[in-house]
Formats: sequence, structure tokens, C-alpha cells
Amino acid sequence: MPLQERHDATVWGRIGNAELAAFDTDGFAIMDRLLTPEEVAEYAAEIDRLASDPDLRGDDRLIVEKSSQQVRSVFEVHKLSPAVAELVREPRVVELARQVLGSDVYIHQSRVNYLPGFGTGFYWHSDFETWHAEDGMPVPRAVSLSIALTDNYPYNGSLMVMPGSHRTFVPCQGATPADHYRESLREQEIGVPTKADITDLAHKYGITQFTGAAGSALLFDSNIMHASGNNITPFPRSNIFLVFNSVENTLEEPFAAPARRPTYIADREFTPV
Ligand code: 6CS
Ligand code: FE
Repeated sequence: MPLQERHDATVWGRIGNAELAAFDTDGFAIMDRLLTPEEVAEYAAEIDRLASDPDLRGDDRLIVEKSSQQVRSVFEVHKLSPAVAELVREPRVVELARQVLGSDVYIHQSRVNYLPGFGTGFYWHSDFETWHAEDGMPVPRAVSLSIALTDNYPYNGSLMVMPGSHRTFVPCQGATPADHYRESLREQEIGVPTKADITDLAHKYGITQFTGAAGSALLFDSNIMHASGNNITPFPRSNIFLVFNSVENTLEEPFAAPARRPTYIADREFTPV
């Protein structure tokens, strides 16, 4: 299917932070020291507590790696952890989303990605493609903030983005199977672009890798093409991942899936932060 040009804006509000100056063009921005080293230690301890919480074992919100059964993600972390709930409301966090989205915002999804040492990455995809097809998100008026809790090196599965690719919508092949999330959150094969499309986009936009010290953060547009490679080193690449959606862009019915996904993946409580 042909690539579609984006009709919607990228920045809907007024940018105040100098760090967000290139967000409209690139579709992402890097905040070097969003968290202090003390805060990083506090949140890292908190997410390790969650990963080893016996009450969460067997809970659908806890995703384990296919092979090693190690914890890969915990969803709804802003509801499971009071510390993360506080972080969401921090002006230095929520103001980033409000500036870009130009409205009040609510949390569409939060998760901790542990990408443990020797862990599996996330193949190329656009989050909006999934959130539109499977969650009923009308337009790409949402941003994700990935806050690094471990050092992101070029070699331990750091996030890669294609700068500017947020302005191209890549329709995906195939129909969404029922309960697709049970597979896709472990290793996504459906609802990902074809190799031909990835090749076109990579030649057109190039690839930028988000590396940096723990405490740095990447804010990125819901439709930007991104991925992370497998982590074949013993160094984990953990981040807290907060998705802010505009209160003007609340979820309808899935545009291309048989049923809604669970609310711990796509919240339907639209109370503004
Ligand atoms: O399906 C989702 O909502 C999740 N999947 C990926 C690979 N990124 C966005 C989101 O966390
Ligand atoms: Fe993603």
C-alpha cells in the first residue's frame, strides 16, 4: 500500500523549551538530564521492586521474555507505582507533552521496558499505527517520553528513530488477529511495515540512535518510525515509557481490529493529568 503523507500537525501548541525546538521537523527531542542521578537511583529501585513483586507474577500487566522468562515490561506502571504517578505530574515531564500537544493531556499507556541483558528488541514500527488500528486513537496527537534508567550505549538495544518519518504514515499489511497484544508485546510480527517500506524510509530519513546517560530522556511523536535492536550484551537497557495523549484525541472504537485492547495497554479513563 502506498505511503501516506501526514495531514495532521506535529506540534499543536506553543513550544517554550529550547530542547523542543526541532521537534516539529524531526518528530523527536532529547532531554539530556531530565532526572538527577539520585532520582534515577530511586526510580530504578522502584521498577526493580515491581519486577520482583510476587503479587505481579502471573498478572497480565507483566510481560516476560519469550525465551528467558525474564521480565520484559510492566504496564500501567503509573498506577502500580506512586513514585511514577508523581513523576507523570512533574511539570518538567507533563509540560513537555502539553507544549507539543497544545491541550490538557492524559496517560494513554505507561510501561517499564526492562530490555534485560541478552534481551529481544522491538522491530521497526509506528506506535500510532497500532494505537489507531487497535485502540481507536483518531489522529497522531500523542507523544511518548522514554526516560532512561540505565545508560544507553550504541550496543545495548538503544532506541533508534528515523528523523522526520513521523510525517509519513505507513499502512501495514494483514488483519489484526484477536488478542494480538498477547503476541505483539513480546515480539511483534503483524502490524509492522514491510522491509520495502523500511528500506525506503531509511534511505529517505536516515537513522538516529538515542544514546546517553541514565536520566536522559527521549520525547517522540506517536507516528515516528522507531525500533530497538536485540541486546546481546549483559548491560540492561531499562526505561520508563509514558504516553501522553491529548484530551481532544480520546479513543474511539478500534479502526482495524476485532475488539478493544485491555485498559492497562490503552486507558479509557481520560482524566487529564
Ligand atoms: O502496542 C503497543 O501499544 C506498544 N508496542 C510497542 C512496540 N510500542 C508502543 C507500545 O508500547
Ligand atoms: Fe513503540
